[in-house]
Amino acid sequence: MVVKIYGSPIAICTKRVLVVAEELKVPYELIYVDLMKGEHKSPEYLAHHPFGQIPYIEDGGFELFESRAICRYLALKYGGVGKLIPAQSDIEASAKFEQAVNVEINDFEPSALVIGIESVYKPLQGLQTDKAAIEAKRVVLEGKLDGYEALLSKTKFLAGDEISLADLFHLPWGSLLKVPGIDFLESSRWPNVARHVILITRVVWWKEISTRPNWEKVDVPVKI
Ligand SMILES: N[C@@H](CCC(=O)N[C@@H](CS)C(=O)NCC(=O)O)C(=O)O
Repeated sequence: MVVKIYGSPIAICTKRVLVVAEELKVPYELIYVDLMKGEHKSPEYLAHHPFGQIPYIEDGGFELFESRAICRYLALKYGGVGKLIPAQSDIEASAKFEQAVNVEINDFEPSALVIGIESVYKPLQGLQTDKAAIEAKRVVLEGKLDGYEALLSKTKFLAGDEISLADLFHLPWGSLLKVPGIDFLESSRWPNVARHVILITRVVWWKEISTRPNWEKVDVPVKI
């Protein structure tokens, strides 16, 4: 039996689920939902996802939407204890994991999303890019990355020294930041975030997560 993932290979939230499914070696089938045709707003689709968005999954009759919730479900069901998500019995590790997940949702995504939509998705749809919005969010994001630097100077990954879902959640929007030139990989302002790190024995966060073969497999170029 395979997990059915309803989404699109170029959509951010679908990519979030796909990379986690790949990391966990979950057998899955991607069922394409064509946003351009409005398939996600059809009555049939809304019966599965009341907000008319992608992705959602179906696993042996069990249905779930919200990409991060789906990733947690996949990790708990298919990952084995402690794989990408700390064991619940480890209260402190779980708390640090929740902290890292909330950092991604609250401190990263709001800026990265606007930058990604303005610089990638709007031009693809023939819409005008709001350069002022990108610039404003770039300033916000740079401030946030100072916080990332502080976190990553203490632990190898955001929730500790093991990679977790919280790190992987950054990949879809983080990879789009290269387009407007906000490139974690080239920046020297955040040495522990960036590629050319001072500490040569340490695997650097962004390089570590963005060069994982499973992400390179999932990260198909965004085209409409
Ligand atoms: N918080 C949701 C967001 C889902 C979402 O925004 N999906 C987008 C594609 S990445 C979508 O379906 N957009 C079409 C729409 O909202 O009408 C998740 O993480 O799954």
